[in-house]
Amino acid sequence: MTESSPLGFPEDFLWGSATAAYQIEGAAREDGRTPSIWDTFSHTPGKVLAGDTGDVACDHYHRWREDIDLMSALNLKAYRFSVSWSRVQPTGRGPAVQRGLDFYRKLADGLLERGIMPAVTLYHWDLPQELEDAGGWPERDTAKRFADYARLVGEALGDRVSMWITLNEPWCSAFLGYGSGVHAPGRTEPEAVLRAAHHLNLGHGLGVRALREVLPRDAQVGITLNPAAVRPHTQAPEDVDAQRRIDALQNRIWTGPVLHGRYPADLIADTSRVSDWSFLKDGDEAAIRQPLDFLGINYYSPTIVSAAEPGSENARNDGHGASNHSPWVGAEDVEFHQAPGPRTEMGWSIDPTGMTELLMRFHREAPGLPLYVTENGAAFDDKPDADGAVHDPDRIAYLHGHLAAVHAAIEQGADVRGYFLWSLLDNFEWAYGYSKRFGITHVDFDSQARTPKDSAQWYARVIAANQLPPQA
Ligand code: PNW
Repeated sequence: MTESSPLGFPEDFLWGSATAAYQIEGAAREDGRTPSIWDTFSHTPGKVLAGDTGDVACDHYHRWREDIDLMSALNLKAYRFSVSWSRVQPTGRGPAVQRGLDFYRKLADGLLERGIMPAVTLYHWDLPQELEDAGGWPERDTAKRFADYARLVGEALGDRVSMWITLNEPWCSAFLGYGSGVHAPGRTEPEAVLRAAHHLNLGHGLGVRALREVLPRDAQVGITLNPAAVRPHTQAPEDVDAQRRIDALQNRIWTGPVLHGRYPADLIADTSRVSDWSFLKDGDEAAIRQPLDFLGINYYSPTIVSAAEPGSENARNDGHGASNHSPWVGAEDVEFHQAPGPRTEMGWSIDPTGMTELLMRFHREAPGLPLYVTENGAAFDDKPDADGAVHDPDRIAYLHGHLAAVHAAIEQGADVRGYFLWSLLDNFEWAYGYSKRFGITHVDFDSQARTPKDSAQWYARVIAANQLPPQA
């Protein structure tokens, strides 16, 4: 293949874009919605940059029709959104709020009318505050509550939604939420991290079981992980061992039980100082390993690690936000490095080879399991010019490189069925608030005006052609 030939994608390749409820919806107190841990966290001074909150965000709760128009103009074949748990089940228990469910029913119907397939994420980090008050993910009961919630949403939307994702990036929920505390609920309790991780895994397993009971037979059910493409800084044995340890803590802690029904022995040994794993009960690993229809992978940047002294400056600077607490329980001495070369506005180095590497890894590790890229994209400092246009050549180059990397994995035999670009809109970027713009659509957060960036026009052309042009 030469530089000058376009890269064609498989005929039914699912071109999509993705968002999450707390990042775009706003309407935080409407129609019976109660606070989630992200409402509480963002309203706690000092937790989110500039004191930003998701109270209004992109006001998508009121502007969803206009947003579907944007998607339609993009030629999107699929749209991945998440359901706000506390909008549809305010206390995290008991009956559903119909007004909350109606919002997602209308959204799904609006998408279907435009020929856009809805893909639902059940949990994109917004635990109802009441469940956190009862202990949150470190409590086993939360896994059961999640399964009940999954059943309730499955019953309400199963007739119109065919693609289901239980959890988004459980690593972030457990390690950033309960370890480093840079995400809600902002707890910094090393022992709680692994308990939370296990109950997220268990929630996934019980949730899949519940969904299977209520969804039509042909529904597709999976999970979205943010696996790290981990590389050692040098080939020194201690750096290679750091790679193994981070691979266990970010990747195999999920894929072990979810795909193979077993936690890795080295993970349990590495973390024995922080936890005795007594939360792991007989039968849990079997409950977590449920047959899946796909695996969702979010990829942004590779991870480069070396061994260092515990608590060293670099060991806390892992690209996940500033904290005096390492999220890396049992591997607090690992240092994180950014590769030389270009970075995005997040400070994350740009390296599409990690995308191909991860897709090939899961292709080998889970033969026959379809893969989706459920997130990929980049934050850049985009500003509208005098005419209101937003030129974002850096984002186009990023997307081009990463789509070429997806294409390379397909060429090498990986069964990659689709790609969801993060994100449709500039939105509430968690601890960074509105300071980081990931959208292919610019949002003016004063006027709520939406302006498709150059990257949006570019993506629309890629989708229409079902191929990537030779150059960005
Ligand atoms: C993912 N990290 O989050 C999420 O699924 C999105 O909601 C988010 O907006 C997007 O990626 C961009 O950040 C991440 O610290 C948040 O490595 C933090 C990290 C990774 C992913």
